[in-house]
Amino acid sequence: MTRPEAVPDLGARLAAWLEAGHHGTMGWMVETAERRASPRALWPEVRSIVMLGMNYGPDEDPLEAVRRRTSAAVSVYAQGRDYHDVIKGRLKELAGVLASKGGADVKVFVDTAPVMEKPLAEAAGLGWQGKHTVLVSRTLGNWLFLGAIFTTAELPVDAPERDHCGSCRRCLDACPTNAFPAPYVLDSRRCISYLTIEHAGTIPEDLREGIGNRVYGCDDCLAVCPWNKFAKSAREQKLAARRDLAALPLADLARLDDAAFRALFAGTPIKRTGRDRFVRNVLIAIGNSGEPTLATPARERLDDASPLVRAMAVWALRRLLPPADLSGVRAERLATETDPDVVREWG
Ligand code: B12
Ligand code: SF4
Ligand code: SF4
Repeated sequence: MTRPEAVPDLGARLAAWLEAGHHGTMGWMVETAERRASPRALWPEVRSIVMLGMNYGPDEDPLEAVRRRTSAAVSVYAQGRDYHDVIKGRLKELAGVLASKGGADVKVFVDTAPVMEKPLAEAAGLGWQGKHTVLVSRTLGNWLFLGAIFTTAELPVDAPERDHCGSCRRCLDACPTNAFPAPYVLDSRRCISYLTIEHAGTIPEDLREGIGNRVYGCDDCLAVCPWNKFAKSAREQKLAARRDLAALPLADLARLDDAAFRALFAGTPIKRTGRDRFVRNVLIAIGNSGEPTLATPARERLDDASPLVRAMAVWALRRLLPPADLSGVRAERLATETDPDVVREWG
């Protein structure tokens, strides 16, 4: 538990991050900055904040999935039921108890509200923001979702947690796309989680190779944290992973149409990106697979209605086809292709 004013430099830290452009195309971070910087700006009556963490520890090392190059690596948090729904349910139960006992007003927030959950959780003693910027707990490692209950009640506060990273820098060195300009600072524009989930357009070419087979989010910096030795496999049944999402063949994913995409990912966070963006990611993974037979599903996507998908199909083929085969396909396609981005990908 903590107070709304417990982190006085919250606004300055957020402003510096936004000023540097580290939010990329997440314009909503700028639009909501004033409220995000101060819990009181979000709700003037708030007097105490209860921060909660929910364990989602995996039972398999997520780095194993990254090594299977012909199937997709989906980040741990996205393999289960959408955590927003699960946590919100739990927070509402707890907030109900709080409200009925003390008669105070309560509001619950998870992820999408303009609340800086990590620094507030640190102030409430739940853990500390590691050098990868995610909250690490001494008892659960870094596999935990955060949520907040704001209340008008004056509750007792906990002591803030202190930094236990020491000289370790494993997370910084593990990042495949060098997304940390400095310890404790993440540049979203280079982060695979941002690129594969939040970013709508074409992914810059110099970052595509580093994405490997990660089609939705990334766990590399989390997976290497030594504090995970205290992590437990998630107990919350509803978050239990859907086993079938752990190693989906890239060839099948490239063939998903809109309806099949929605049916496969119903109830999971993956549905958020929409089919085109997801297939864009799958084609990047195909381009990184080194598997010549995957040129077939990539080639089928040259006729896709989405230029974003066609563009990445071109990139995948440039990586997989021998030069002689590629120049034949290129000549044939350039005769009819009109989208400037797709034409640019042909080079
Ligand atoms: C925007 C966002 C993203 C963005 C930006 C990530 C980021 N680091 O901010 C992107 C899309 C990249 C992202 C990715 C992921 N996210 Co996210 N994301 C958020 C969101 C919505 C807002 C975070 C925010 O306010 N960022 C703004 C910047 C300013 O914050 P910051 O990086 O923490 O910056 C601090 C440091 O730079 C620090 N600082 C700066 N200089 C210095 C110097 C020193 C010395 C020190 C000590 C500190 C320091 O000050 C800043 C403010 O505290 C939160 C939910 C929420 N409402 O809080 C979830 C959240 C942070 N994400 C979460 C998760 C799980 C992920 C992923 C693991 C998902 C995945 N597997 O792909 C990755 C992890 C990537 C990573 N290493 O951070 C969880 C993290 C849970 C936890 N244990 O902390 C959250 C809390 C959602 C939730 N409710 O559970 N995410
Ligand atoms: S989530 Fe992946 S890409 Fe993003 S900072 Fe961590 S290791 Fe780097
Ligand atoms: S890997 Fe090391 S530096 Fe990174 S958060 Fe964990 S303890 Fe801190």
